[in-house]
Amino acid sequence: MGFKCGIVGLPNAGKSTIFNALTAAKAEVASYPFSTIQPHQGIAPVPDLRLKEIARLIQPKKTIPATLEIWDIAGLVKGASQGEGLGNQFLSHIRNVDALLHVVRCFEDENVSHPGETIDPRRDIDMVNTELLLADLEIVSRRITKIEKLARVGEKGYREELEILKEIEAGLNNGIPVRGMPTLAGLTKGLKDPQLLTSKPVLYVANISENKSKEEETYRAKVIQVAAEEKSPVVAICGKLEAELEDLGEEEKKEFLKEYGLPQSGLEMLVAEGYHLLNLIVFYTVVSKELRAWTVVQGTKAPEAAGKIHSDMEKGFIKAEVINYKNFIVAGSLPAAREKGMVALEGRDYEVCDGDIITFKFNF
Ligand SMILES: Nc1nc2c(ncn2[C@@H]2O[C@H](COP(=O)(O)OP(=O)(O)OP(=O)(O)O)[C@@H](O)[C@H]2O)c(=O)[nH]1
Ligand SMILES: [Mg+2]
Repeated sequence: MGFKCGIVGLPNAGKSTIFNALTAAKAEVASYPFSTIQPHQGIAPVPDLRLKEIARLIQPKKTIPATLEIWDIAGLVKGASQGEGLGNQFLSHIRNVDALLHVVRCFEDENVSHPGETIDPRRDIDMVNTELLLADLEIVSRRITKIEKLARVGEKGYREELEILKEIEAGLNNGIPVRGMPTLAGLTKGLKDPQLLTSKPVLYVANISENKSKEEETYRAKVIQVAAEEKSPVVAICGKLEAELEDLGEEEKKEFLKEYGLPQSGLEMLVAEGYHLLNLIVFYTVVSKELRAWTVVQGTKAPEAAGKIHSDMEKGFIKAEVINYKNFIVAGSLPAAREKGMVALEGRDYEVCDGDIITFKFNF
């Protein structure tokens, strides 16, 4: 599994539309708010041009892309944390995701209602972020009440946790998300329970329409501005168009993108940004005619990468035969690369690089 992400946003922002485009799983899309009631979980293949290129050269029997897990939940509205709308009860489904996709409506469409009547990206973003803050605050306060007594009777672990929680509580009360509390970096990992939503990195998605009206351009610019202020990445995609793209074949898709002057689809951009945000890289394996892409965090050592495939491979790791994608393309095949001495033998300390094609040698 590459990474897990949860989609948040106001009702009718286009969350399910984007979810469908990403996963090709058909969640209900409708012009009325709260069309999503049950949370949907989907698996999206990671769009990967290198994987296609390697497949073209080696003609494997099977090609398996890396995947990411996505959760589409109900729209959040003001007061969700106090039980308004449907949002809050579903937040539990995204507590253990790695990142949040915050979909912001930038498309105008009089047939699609907006919970705030008008489109105002800064206000809309604030509304959602406030609900996430309040949801975290509730969890933190509950945990504080629970461990206060234990801390008083002297357990050191609890005392430390209590201190951190108090600091978080104060920050949240001042409207600061946990990811914006630099002194806490790393410390929250040591907390027992809370998978705090505002500690997760956020990727803003400006959901634009294909019309590109002047107003819509200002909306998009606003999202970019807000994202920049909090140093979060942002992509602008046209959810509706992307969903239609998914129904086309490979060639048609390419033609279509060319017509719009786009180098890649919005989804490709979105996934690439997600990888960047989470420091993820991709490596490839070719085993018995099966080509497969895997996701690991940058800095992963070879044995740990082997462990992604099978825990026995990590335990019995001997060495890794490695060639990077760029060299592989020059060589044209693994045997040719070996012959030319382009395949390196690496040991336990080797740090996997993005685009490595690796053959693991191991003892069972
Ligand atoms: N014109 C236009 N309409 C869009 C776009 N993206 C989504 N919509 C429409 O907006 C409406 C709401 O989209 P959904 O994807 O259901 O929104 P949602 O955020 O999942 O909404 P809830 O589940 O109710 O919170 C649907 O009618 C979509 O067809 C877009 O880029 N342009
Ligand atoms: Mg929905």
